[in-house]
This record gives sequence, C-alpha cells and structure tokens, in this order.
Amino acid sequence: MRTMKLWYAMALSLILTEVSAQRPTAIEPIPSPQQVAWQQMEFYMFVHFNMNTFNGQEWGYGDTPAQTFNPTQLDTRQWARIAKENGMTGIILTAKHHDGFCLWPSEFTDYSVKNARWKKGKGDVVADLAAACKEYGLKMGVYLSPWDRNHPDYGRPEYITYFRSQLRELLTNYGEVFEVWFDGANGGDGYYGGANEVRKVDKQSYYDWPNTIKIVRELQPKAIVFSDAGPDCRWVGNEDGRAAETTWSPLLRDKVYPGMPEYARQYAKGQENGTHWVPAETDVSIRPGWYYHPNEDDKVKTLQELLDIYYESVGRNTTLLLNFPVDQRGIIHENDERQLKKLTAQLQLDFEEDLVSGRTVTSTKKRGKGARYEANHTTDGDYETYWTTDEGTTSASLTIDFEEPTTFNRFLVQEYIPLGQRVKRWTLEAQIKGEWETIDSQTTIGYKRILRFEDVTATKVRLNILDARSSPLISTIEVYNAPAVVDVPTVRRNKSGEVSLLAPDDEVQIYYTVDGTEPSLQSASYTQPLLVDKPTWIKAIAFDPKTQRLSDVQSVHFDVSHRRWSSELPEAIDENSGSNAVLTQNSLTIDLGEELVLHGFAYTPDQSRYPHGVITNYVLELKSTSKNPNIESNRWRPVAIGEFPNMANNPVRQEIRFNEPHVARFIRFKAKQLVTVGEEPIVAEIDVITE
Ligand code: FUL
Repeated sequence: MRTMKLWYAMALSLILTEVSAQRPTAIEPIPSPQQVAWQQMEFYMFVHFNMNTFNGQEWGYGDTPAQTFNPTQLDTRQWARIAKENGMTGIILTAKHHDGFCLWPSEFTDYSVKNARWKKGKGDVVADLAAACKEYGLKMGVYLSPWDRNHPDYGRPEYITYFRSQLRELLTNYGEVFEVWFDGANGGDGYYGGANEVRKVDKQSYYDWPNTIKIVRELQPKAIVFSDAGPDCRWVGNEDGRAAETTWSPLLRDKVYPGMPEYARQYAKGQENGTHWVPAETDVSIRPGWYYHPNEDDKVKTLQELLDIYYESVGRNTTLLLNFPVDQRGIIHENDERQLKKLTAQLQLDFEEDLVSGRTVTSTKKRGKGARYEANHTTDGDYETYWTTDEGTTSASLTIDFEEPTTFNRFLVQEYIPLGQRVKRWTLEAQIKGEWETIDSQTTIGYKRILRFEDVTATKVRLNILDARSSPLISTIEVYNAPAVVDVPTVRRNKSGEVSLLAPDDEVQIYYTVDGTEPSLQSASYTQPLLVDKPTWIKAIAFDPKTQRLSDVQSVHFDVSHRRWSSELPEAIDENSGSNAVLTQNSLTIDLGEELVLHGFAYTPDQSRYPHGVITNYVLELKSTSKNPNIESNRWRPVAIGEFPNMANNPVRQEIRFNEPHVARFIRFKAKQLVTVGEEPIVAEIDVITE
C-alpha cells in the first residue's frame, strides 16, 4: 500500500514537472510573426522628399505645377548608405504627401514625376529607392497620403478607387515593402483640380479601411500597416520623438480610427487591457520641419536631443522612425548626416560592453525543474530563450552578482513578446556596500526598455517584478556603463556680459581661449562665467577625462557687451535671441551708454520655427551725446540704408558694415520693409560691430 502511494506521488510529481515546464500559455493579444520581425527592426529612416521640398511648404496645397519638381543631383544610394552606416534597417519614403504629387509615374494621374522637369519626366524616385535599398540590404516602406489636395474627386467615392489603384501600383511594382504608412491628417482646404475649396470627409467611414487594407494583405502579406488605429502598428501620439514611460503594445483598437481628435491623449500609450497587438512607432524629424527648408540648416537636432529621442523611443517599447528632410539637390544635407553620425558613435560607446553577458542569474521563482526556462537565459544573448515562472505567478526577482564592485548607468531589459506583453510594475535595485538600494521604479517593459541613471557602483543588481498580467517572460537583461556625452560646448552671453560655457554632461570638462588661439587641455579650464566686454573670440572644447575624448572646437565671436545699453524695447538688447521686441512704431532706439566707434551693426530676426515680422529693408541712424543739438553729429543721421539679403529663405543674424567708421552713442534702427507685408516688425537682437 505504502509503495503504491509512493509510486503515485512520484508519478504525479513527474507529470506536474512536465506540465509546469511546458511552454507558457500565450496571453492575448499577441503579435504576428511579422510584427515581431518589424519590432526587431528598431531604428529606421523616414524620408520626406516631394513637391514641398521645392515650394518651401510643409503641407502643399496641391496646385504647384508638376514641372517644379526638379532635384539637381538626386541620389537615393546616398540615403541608403547613410541609413546603413548608421545602423538603420529600412527607409520609408513619402511616395505621395497631402499635396497629391506622386514620386512614381502613376498611371492614374498626371500629377507626378512624369510631368516634372527632373529627368525630362522619365524618372521614378520610388524605383530608384527600391534599387538602393536592395543594394544596401535595407527594407523599403511607402507613405501614401490618404488626403489628396490635388485630386478633383477627393471627398467623393471615385477618389477611393483612385487611392486604391495607387496603392496597388506601389505594392506591385517595387518589390517587397515592409511598411505602408497612412497618415491621419485628412480633409480640409485644397486645390482639388481647380475647385479651390474646403472638403471634409467622415474619417471613420470615407476610406472604408478594412477593404483598403485587404489590398495590402493580398499584395504584400508581410507588410505592416501604420495608422493611428494600426491595424499593425500605431502612432506614438506626438512628433517630438518621445514615447510614454508606460507604453503597452496592446491597444483598444476598435475604439480608434485614424485622425481621431482624442487619439494622442487617450489611446497613444496603448492599454493594459488592449484587445489587439498594435505596437507604437515613434516618428520624429531630425530638424524642426518634416520637409527641407534652407533656414533650418542650423536647426538640426543636437547630439543630446537625438540621444534623448533614442532612449525615449527604442528604450520605451517603440521603434524609432527618424526623418531626414532630403534637400533640393535630392540628398541628405551634410549637417544632418554629421549629427546622425554623432548619435551613432555615442550609441556604440553606450552599448559597447554588456557587463552581465553570460553571467549567472538567480531567480526567486522558477518554472518546473528543468533548465528550459532558467534565469541564465536572460544573459545568454539569445532573444528566443527566456526565463519564466509557473503559470499565474506574477511577481519574482532576478539577481546578478558582479562578484566585485562594478559601475554602471544603463539597464536594458526585454520581455519575450511572442507570448504577449505582461509586466505591469517593476523596480531596479543595486547592492551598494552591502545595502540594497532602489535605482528606479517602473511600469511596462515590452519588447525593450532601457533605463538611464547616474553612475552606480554595486556588487549586485536585481530586477524585481512586482506585478504582471501573467507569469513574466524575461528574455534579456543587459547592463552598461555609458561614457559621458562629449559634444561642442554651448556658448552664451547675458546682458551683463557674462559668458557661460555649457556641456551636455556634468562630468565633462571645458577648456577655452579668449585670444583667438586653438583651445587645448593646456588652455584655461572653465569653472565659472567670464566677463566678456570687448570684441573677443571664445574658442572652447569639451573633454571627458574618463575616456579621454575631445569634442570639436566651438568658436563664437562677441563684440562689446550690452552691459551699459538701454532701450525702450529691452528684448532687442538682452543678448537672448529667443526673446523678441515688436517694433510697434517701426523703429527702435538704443543708448549704448558711452560713445563708441562703430564699424557696423547686426540684426537677428525672430528665431522661432515660423518667424514673423522679418525685416528685409532697413535704415540705421546714429547720434552722438546730445548736449548740444546744434552740432551736426548730435542730430540723427542715417549711416546705412539697405536690404538684408535672402531673409525670406534664411532668416538668420546678418551683419552690415558701414562704408566708414562713425562715432556715436545712440542708435535708431528703422524697419522699412518686411518679408510678409502687414506684420509688425520684429527684432530678436541688435548688436554693434566695433572693429
Ligand atoms: C503628419 C503629416 O501631416 C506631416 O506632414 C508629416 O508627414 C508627418 C510624418 O505626419 O501627420
């Protein structure tokens, strides 16, 4: 009898072990294999290049003549090379934007490259890009705007037939397409074949999306369809490049339709109880605009901005779709490539050495007895293997022992998503001098989560999963010690003449010169703001003592400071080009506080993204100390009358030199003409030139 019982017990425990070590049950919704493959693409390129590149707009009206499209040296291979060299996995091109112009010679419209001056109408940008992507081993995606401000039938049922015919062309003639991008902006005013009117559509029903998407499924079964409502991936809800800390891939998809007003606020983060797997994609431009505008050449995002975007998109369970506004030549501008390379170089350093690779991991809970789901799978470098617990166990910890004090500042963790996103709440702890300390408390993980924090020197690191939708499945844990960000220092002067030098990272040192010589580690080390009152070149470099990396040199020239200056419009002389003075009387006077020998002056227009009140024609008058108004120099006298060149295209600071030097104490600057008639003139800053 006893032996029987023992036998039964043994058999039962064997069966239980078997059962519990079985593959965990999926928790719905789960991704399709295509969605998993897409998620693993992580970082890919967006290209906004189309008619807007040539008419200076962001949302063309649809009436610019087709011939206007004329890149002088279009080179899709350059785009592909840059994408490949910088770790991107694909390129999505605006084949048709809201203005309706097609970058391929569509059979269904005349508004396309076939009527452009470019290549005498024989060109096909989509075909060129498909060939370049193939050559460089990249995937290609297409942006086909549902809104079409050119088409006469937009708003009527006939347009849907047209739209679908175009979709068929794009998905048939250019090989494999990995993503089809349907923007949410649709309906409004437009050219519409000459009607020039406002056309509104019912965003929910007009496009009959289910039947449009069937075309994608039929022609490109592997493609991912993007829109606010997916069905395969969704918009992150902003164009700043930042995903929410809590980002679920499941979405209440049936409650969403593309372009719905409450989407960003209510649905973009995904939902724990989402019904469908619709992961988020973060789209952001490397410049302020999506399209190329020459006046944004010096507004390309800084290394620090790009790093923040990477960590807050790829590091927050989304993919990153980084946009490059290809210029009028048809290539990516050198400034954009330079900044992208800085990002790539820094990311390579950040993720150079995984400090826990191959290390033993201990878990507080296990699944069954075998090694199939053991904790060591989290450091084996294989996404397909993972650690998990018994079904229904929703909290557990994983600990890694460094065996000696180890410094780190990045923590990367991945869930095994093919069986669903699970983790709801977790903390990261480190054992510092024998005591456990919490480094961070978080909510979701998803496909990939990366945390950044101040350097921690610890002997152990612990991931505590506090709550999950079902047993957690952790595929990867990586730990890094990223070096400081080394980029050119920012140089700023305030109204009092104090110059500060700023580096993006506190650990970085700054060295500078004020005598025009090149700075080196032997130059003065920056500790506090310096007074710069006379014409001076400040040249500065940043240096990271830990890694011995040096930045490029930043050179900034200052003339006399504005310390003694006064004006009825103080914003014009505060040495801050971010603050504007509005010239309600069309003029501005400045008291320099002393007589100066002036060789010229400089005007900085409004520096915002859409500048207003930009002055093209001016008069500059001078006056000396006004004790005796009868002396000629004590009356206002015009010394410069003229035009700032190219202000419409490039509203940046411009210097004007006088024919000869003048001694003066007072300046009067008058606006005579503006880029946009009817606006009030704006001055962000006036400076003088004294040498
Ligand atoms: C937006 C569009 O309206 C912009 O022009 C741009 O294409 C961006 C990616 O999506 O909604």
